[in-house]
Amino acid sequence: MAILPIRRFPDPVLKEKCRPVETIDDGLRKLIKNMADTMYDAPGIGLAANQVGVLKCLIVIDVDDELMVFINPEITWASEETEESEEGCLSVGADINVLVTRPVKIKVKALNENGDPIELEADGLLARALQHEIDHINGVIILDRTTPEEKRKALKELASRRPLA
Ligand code: K1U
Ligand code: ZN
Repeated sequence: MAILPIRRFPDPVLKEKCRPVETIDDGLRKLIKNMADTMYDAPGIGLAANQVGVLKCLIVIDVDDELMVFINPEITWASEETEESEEGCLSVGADINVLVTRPVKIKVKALNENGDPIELEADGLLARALQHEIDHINGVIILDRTTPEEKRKALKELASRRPLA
């Protein structure tokens, strides 16, 4: 079991766009295992590769006691209906929650850890977690998605926690 250090805001790696995975081999499967260990240890319901400093389009999610792996995930459809809900982020501070508005339902295509194509329609927490993690691999975090007022409050809280140099 390997717990990887989780990069925290304002680490520039969180603003980077990840690159598509081209080869699914034992090295990638080891990274997937380490990301899953890291997500469960945090604890969290998802993790994107750039949160552990790896610029690959790879995410892991577990919202319902089942590990889900998505390689090169893409949202192919999103509902017009949206919903506002609070989200935390392991790269911001899991106890800092901000309101984020997202489509309620989405369709996603990706590859699984064996390289097989997968497609699914998601709603509820899975849809939200998928959008949160796909945002990460596109260099977007919840502070980019929330209202200016929510962002200001979150940044103030973070600044109050940071040790002075
Ligand atoms: O990517 C991350 O930063 C992980 C993040 C994912 C996420 C949170 C909220 C909505 C959508 C996606 C987290 O897992 S933060 C921690 C969290 O939400 C949680 C932790 C333990 C139990 C239940 C939830
Ligand atoms: Zn996050």
